[in-house]
Amino acid sequence: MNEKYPLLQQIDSPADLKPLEEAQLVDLAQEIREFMIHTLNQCGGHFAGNLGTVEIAIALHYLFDTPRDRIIWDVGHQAYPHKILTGRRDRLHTIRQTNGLAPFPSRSESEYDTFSVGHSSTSISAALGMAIAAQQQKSGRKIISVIGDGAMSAGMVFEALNHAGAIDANLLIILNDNDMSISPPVGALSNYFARTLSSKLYTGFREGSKKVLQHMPTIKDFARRTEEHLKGMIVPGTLFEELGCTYLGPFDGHDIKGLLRTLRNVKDLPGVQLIHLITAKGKGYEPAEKDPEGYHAVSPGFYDKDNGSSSPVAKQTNQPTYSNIFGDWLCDIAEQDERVVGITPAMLGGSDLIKFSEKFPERCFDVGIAEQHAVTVAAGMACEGLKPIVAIYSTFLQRAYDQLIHDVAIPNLPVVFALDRAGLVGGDGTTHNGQFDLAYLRCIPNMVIMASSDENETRQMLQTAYLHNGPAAVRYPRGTGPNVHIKKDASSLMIGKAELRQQGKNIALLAFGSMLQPCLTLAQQYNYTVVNMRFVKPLDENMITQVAKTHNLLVTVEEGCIVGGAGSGVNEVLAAQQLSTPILNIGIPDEFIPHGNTQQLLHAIGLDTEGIQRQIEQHTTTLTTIDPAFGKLACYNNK
Ligand SMILES: Cc1ncc(C[n+]2csc(CCOP(=O)(O)OP(=O)(O)O)c2C)c(N)n1
Repeated sequence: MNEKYPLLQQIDSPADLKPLEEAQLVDLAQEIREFMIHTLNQCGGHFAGNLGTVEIAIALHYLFDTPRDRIIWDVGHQAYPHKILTGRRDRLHTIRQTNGLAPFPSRSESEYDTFSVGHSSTSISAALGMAIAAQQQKSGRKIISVIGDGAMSAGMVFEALNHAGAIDANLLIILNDNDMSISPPVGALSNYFARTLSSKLYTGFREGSKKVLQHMPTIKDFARRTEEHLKGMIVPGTLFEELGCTYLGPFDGHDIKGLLRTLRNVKDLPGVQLIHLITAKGKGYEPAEKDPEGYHAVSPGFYDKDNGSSSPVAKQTNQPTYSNIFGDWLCDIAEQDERVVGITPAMLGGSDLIKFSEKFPERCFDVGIAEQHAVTVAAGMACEGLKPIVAIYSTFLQRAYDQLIHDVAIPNLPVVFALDRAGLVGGDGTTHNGQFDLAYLRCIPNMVIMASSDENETRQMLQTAYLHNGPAAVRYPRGTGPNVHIKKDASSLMIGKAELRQQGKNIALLAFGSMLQPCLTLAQQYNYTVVNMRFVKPLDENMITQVAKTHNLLVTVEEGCIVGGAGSGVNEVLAAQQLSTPILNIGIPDEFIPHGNTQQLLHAIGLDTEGIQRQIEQHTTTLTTIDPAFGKLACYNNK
């Protein structure tokens, strides 16, 4: 902090905002923007959304009594200005890094983070819960949800509004409408929001006519009905009013003075107040205003001061990511089979459906942030003979669990799930880690589940899933793989067949997906047998039985939770076959893994070569210690 930020350097908590004049808040907003651009150029992170929420964060903390009053940021990728104003300014440069600030609001990080977030569209439900508590406890707290227009597309939002409108709750909802999700927003609701200009006319008309008509009951009644009609035609707020909210807006979300005026007016009103603010994603940084999708998040060094150039992502290698491999495969298969359709819940870029959407616009469905709908709409398509491919992150499929079981697996419909970001994801952290999919999928009958260990295998697995006449999931990690050659005409795999990669002795490593590479490295040094398991369901029982009978210890290794994971499946096979071969399950321990550098995190939880070997050594030592019978297996260390 230095003289570049004369106002911001004085703000260590929202209490420091209160003595400022309203006019100074405009300068403060400018300083916060400059500070974020400068800091994120060092450390990277979510960007454009945060430039759009500066005035909202200032106005809310200026006017409300936080943290006593509760602000809930939906998703939370746009809460950096809030973090800056609530005592975390000087640690912003650590955001998303190991031991640094969390990527999203987190209850364990600050008392100002009233709700832990990362997945979208939870804020109105959470706020309503808090509003009900405030009422029951007579605490008098104000509760405020800040939610984006993209997040508004999720069903949960409407479940919450439906509930809120039916009870006597006091709640303020700030709709931060920047006309963007990560990609341009989709759907009828976003078109609805777009009708903002006409509503200004309408609001003026309504306020004027109300005064004139209030003493003329018959005309008033007629006018009320006319108003309903007019509202239905031109006002974006009608939907919300029908749901029991008082709708106000649209207002300019960057006009601090206007914002404060509006907030003062509604602050103490009873019921559910929804203020519709129009903001610009990327506000104040021209390249981001022009390309808000590209600048949704930036890499360190995105702004090259020396030559004044700006590019949101770091220079990339030519190596394709797993998402790219999926995107290419989808285009190829769609070319061959016109029944193929691609579905994404608002992650068109992240899942790399861009090329597919350009080549086959009528067969590409971005359904908005609506994971449950994405799965069931795929089920409906499959019922009618289409071949739906649902591109979804491991962490977001959690949202659609019942749809997966009830709508896809029970009727055994051929829906392919391309599960991106499986395993640890790095900076996005706890809420986004794909650590549960193997466990939550494995227990569902009819599912075929594959874990990919390299680029070419990803293609083969997608092909296998596509050819399978039932639900099938292919999981692959974030980023790039070991860079193996990709055969364009990849053959499919035999379902349930593992691959013996290396014959060693005494100890067999049964590797799932991304863990194959470290296992192969270890095998060279310690002469382990290595099996590339490929299928988590069905497991290759013959292979498991065979290695169990010929080795002294089986070690399962997966980048997924140990509890209920793929290794548990191997345990079940051994138990069912009454085989007593000792087994060690290595994977993600039974805890939530924080944000940080992926390699450092994998190291910390023992999922790199060093950690896997350490766990094997610890385990074999334990075995020899607790049961002298294992003494005869002292050759464990293979030396
Ligand atoms: C359940 C869920 N699905 C998808 C995402 C990924 N995601 C993060 S931010 C975002 C866009 C949100 O748009 P909006 O609420 O309008 O916020 P903006 O980025 O425009 O400020 C998406 C799709 C998520 N966080 N949670």
